[in-house]
Amino acid sequence: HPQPVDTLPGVPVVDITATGPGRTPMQQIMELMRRHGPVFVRRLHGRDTLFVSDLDLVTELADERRFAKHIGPALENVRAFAADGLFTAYNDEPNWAKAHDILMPAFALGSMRTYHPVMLKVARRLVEAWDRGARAGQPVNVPDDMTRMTLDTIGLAGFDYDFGSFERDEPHPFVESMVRCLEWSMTRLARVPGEDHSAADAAFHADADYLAQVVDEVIAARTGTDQGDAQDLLGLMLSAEHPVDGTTLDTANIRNQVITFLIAGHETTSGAMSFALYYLAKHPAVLQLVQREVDALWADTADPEPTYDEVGRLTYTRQVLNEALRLWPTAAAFSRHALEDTVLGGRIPLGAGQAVTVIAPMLHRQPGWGDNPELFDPARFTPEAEATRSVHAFKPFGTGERACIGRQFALHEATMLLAMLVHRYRLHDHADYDLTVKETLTLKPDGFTLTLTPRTPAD
Ligand code: MNH
Repeated sequence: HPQPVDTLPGVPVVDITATGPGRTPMQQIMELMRRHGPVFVRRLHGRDTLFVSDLDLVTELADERRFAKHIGPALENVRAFAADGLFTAYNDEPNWAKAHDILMPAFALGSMRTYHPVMLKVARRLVEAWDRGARAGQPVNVPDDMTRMTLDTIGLAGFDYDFGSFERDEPHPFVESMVRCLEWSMTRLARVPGEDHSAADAAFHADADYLAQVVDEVIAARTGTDQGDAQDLLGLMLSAEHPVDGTTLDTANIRNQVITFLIAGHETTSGAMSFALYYLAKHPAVLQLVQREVDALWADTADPEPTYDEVGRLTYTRQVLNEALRLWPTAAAFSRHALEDTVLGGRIPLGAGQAVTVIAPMLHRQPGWGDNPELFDPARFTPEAEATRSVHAFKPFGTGERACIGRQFALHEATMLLAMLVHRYRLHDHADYDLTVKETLTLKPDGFTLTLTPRTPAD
């Protein structure tokens, strides 16, 4: 339930009812923060939301003794199709802790070794597609292909299910339905009270039903085979017993988890790789440093076979990804609520349950990041630079026990793919692309294309 925020001392209230949040609500919030400062209340049709990006306040909000994850209106809408899946479960919903405990081992750093061969197999599908584009002199659509790659990866690594996205000209229908569900979740926030949205809602329910149907197929493909206890995500969900109470996840919850992982496991990672490639195409000096790093590993071959350990050594490539996630954290906001009545920053009184939304892209542009926070500079993520900075200054994966469970998965997948691409191709910004960020709850560079030519040893 949205709670009115009493007018807070020193906190500006900005009423956007006249214009609404538009198609790019996150970029509107960023603009308002640039104008009004790192703490403000946005009022829409009388509903107030408190947004913050100030480091000291975010540091307090990360204190798990005082605050916890909040399922705000956006995630309430996502609950209409992901229900009590990990991402949208309430903190005290028993299935959250149960699924978290069962699935955590599958996301520990060491488990990435298990997923590595599948990630490599799908990365090669993308390379084959890009080789065809390069030979034909045709531009490749970067975010579309990154989405093909991440969907196939989470499908195969998580559930041994092949979406075959590179054999399709259009995105897999699952992706199209999912994107429409996310868009519905976002645009529903902008509704003017009293308007009729029954057509949009009916279309949403059709899409949500389709997602559930695909997921039931994914599950059916597994149950009744001797693969039921395979140690991928679905295998764990079907068979693993909770370490304490010995029960397994129920069928409805497994469906919600599979939907959750298919969505959370690919949208954000594909955006992150797309932004990283965008910055590499625009920053030749940085690109050269990444090339130097990958060439040092794979100098003697055009077709490297990246190993799990090699991906761990791609530290500069990883810095590039972090810097892309700093400027455009692809899941840009997360919300916290007060566990008890409290005062935030010594000046903002919050009642128990009252919510605050952290705007990561603006947290990532606060003064602590130096004089030119808009500048793309991976040197911000050297170990030395990181040691001098608060851990709360960079939060692309959220915070606390509800932080992203898939972080290592995403970073391993993305680092390996970026390294392979930079090793193999010259990237041509043939369209002199101007960054336009598309919002579907997550962020992506819209319509970003590159042309490619193979690198020769001299490059
Ligand atoms: Mn992910 C939670 C960002 C990749 C699965 N993820 C979160 C949160 C952020 C986030 C932020 C916390 C949201 C909140 O507090 O409300 N996630 C990302 C980003 C990437 C990403 C920026 C890629 C880059 N996430 C992945 C991948 C997977 C995944 C890959 C799965 C394979 N994420 C999750 C799940 C949660 C989550 C599941 C919810 C965890 C929980 O609450 O227990």
